[in-house]
Amino acid sequence: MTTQRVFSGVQPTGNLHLGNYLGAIVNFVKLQSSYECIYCVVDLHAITVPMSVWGGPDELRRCTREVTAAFIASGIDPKKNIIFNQSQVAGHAELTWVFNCVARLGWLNRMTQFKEKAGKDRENASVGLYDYPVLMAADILLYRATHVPVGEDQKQHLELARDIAQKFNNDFSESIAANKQPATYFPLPEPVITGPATRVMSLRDGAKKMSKSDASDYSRINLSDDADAIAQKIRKAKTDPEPLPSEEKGLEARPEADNLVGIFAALSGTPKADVLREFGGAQFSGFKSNLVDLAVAKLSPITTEMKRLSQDHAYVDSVLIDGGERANAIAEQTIKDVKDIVGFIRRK
Ligand code: AQP
Repeated sequence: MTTQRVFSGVQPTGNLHLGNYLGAIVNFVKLQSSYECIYCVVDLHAITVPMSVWGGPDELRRCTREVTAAFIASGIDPKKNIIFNQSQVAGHAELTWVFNCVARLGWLNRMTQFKEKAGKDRENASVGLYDYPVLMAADILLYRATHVPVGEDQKQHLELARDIAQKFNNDFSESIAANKQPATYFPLPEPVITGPATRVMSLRDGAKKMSKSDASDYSRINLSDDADAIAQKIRKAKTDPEPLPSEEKGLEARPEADNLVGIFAALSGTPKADVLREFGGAQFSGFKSNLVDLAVAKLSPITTEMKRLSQDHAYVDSVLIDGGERANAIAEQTIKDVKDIVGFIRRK
């Protein structure tokens, strides 16, 4: 039987925001009680965009520590789980190469995130950005992970990871059997996309995802924001002139209202229907005051601890190095198996 294992990652590209927290990190925390969990700061992914975007070496180190601090401050136990930065484990890059030769160009050409991120200047995008989903498949499958908690935006990449696992298992089925490995050597990883905030939208535009790279800082609540900044951003958040509905179907075609209700529900741990039962008929001004109080109460202890830990380089680096060693022990076994399955001669 395959071990039930969770893997997920967050890019160290600055401005860690409420979408990353509610869409991913909250679920990372929940899953640690039932699974063996590996949480990765995916620094190899971070450098797929131009250096002007990821900020250069000092900024990469700062953000890597900040994301690690955010994991720990949010409640992920670094002793029970593995927390590490991706570049420490060579297997990510090695397995990516093998998967590059399994994945098909047609599959990658369908990836919407590449199209969005490359924009009109496609010819000038890095090869790494194009290959990003293959690296992501390698991240997950290097640990033969079975469950991957992510936000809604990563669903297509997860499907690609499943396609790559399936094709590898099929292409090498005879060699997998000859090596006495299970026919599904790579499990088909399940996306875990749960909760009322799997896609948190921009506070300025309910049609756009809350995102690190949005030019407007008012579009997102950063995990580094203090109480005043959180309050200001929520008060300025775009809404419509109608009062809140009392049922979920009343949120249809009201994306900004839907988003704020979803954020309230996720932060309070209650379903959207309950939030609307309480606030149905209320004006946004009153609802927003309650949302400010809730967001500050929930996020302030995390941001304070995240800032404190981010400064403690010795501690954060020791977590990453310890996690890297433990991750590498699992990864090395997969790389040995894959080399035998593919037919690469290796030192025994
Ligand atoms: N708006 C969001 N709502 C819910 N989940 C989200 N995630 C990201 N944005 C939202 C989830 O957060 C995890 C880590 O994301 P990431 O740092 O790896 O990269 P990203 O998705 O590229 O983040 P951004 O903010 O959207 O960055 P840019 O602006 O560069 O595109 C993932 O599980 C993701 O689903």
